[in-house]
Amino acid sequence: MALIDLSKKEVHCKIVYYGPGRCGKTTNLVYIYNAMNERTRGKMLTIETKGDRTLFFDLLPINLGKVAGFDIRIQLYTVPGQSIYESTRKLVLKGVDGIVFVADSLKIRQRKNIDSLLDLTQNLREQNRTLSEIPLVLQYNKRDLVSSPIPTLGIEELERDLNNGRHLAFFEAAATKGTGVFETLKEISKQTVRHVADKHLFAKPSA
Ligand SMILES: Nc1nc2c(ncn2[C@@H]2O[C@H](COP(=O)(O)OP(=O)(O)O)[C@@H](O)[C@H]2O)c(=O)[nH]1
Ligand SMILES: [Mg+2]
Repeated sequence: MALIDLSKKEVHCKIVYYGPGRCGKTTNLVYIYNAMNERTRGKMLTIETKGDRTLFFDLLPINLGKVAGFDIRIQLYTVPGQSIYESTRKLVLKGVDGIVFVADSLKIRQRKNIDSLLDLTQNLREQNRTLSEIPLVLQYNKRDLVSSPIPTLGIEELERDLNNGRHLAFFEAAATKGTGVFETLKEISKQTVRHVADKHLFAKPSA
């Protein structure tokens, strides 16, 4: 859950980039890290092994400035997608305030996208939480491959299988080039900060 430090007037929110292995979660964070100046970003922690696969998680703290007199600090996390890292995903999800679900546009990955969304739902349920109560945005990544010979999914297929009529905000992205990366981050940050503020800062005492 978001940590509110009243003495320092700071709010810390946790945003997790979730999705199947190799969909582009680490690429999002690396792009954000490289594009931000040193005053607004913290140290990026990333532990990678075996080429570019995330073994544990990536962590990138960023500072979003002030809202209602409070300094807004956001920690971006990724999860390892491979099925054997189930327990790490559960750990990273603890206390999450907002989620970006990154989907892979490659046709052969659609099953993995759907399974990962189910896995997210299940892992939250074990923490007595549901997706509908947490700010969530979708990112359809690797759209640059649509114009390549590799079979890719259309937006309507991704929408049908992942958004599923929920009308969640979605962004088309090509994270390697940075397309859609900040649009996604901006939307999830806005929704998360608003949600945390409504819940913790401006909450009316219950009668
Ligand atoms: N063509 C293309 N490749 C991408 C894109 N985003 C990520 N990749 C590549 O997909 C692979 C996996 O990316 P990574 O960020 O490590 O995935 P993660 O497992 O979700 O953290 C890497 O080789 C990336 O360069 C994209 O938008 N387009
Ligand atoms: Mg990764």
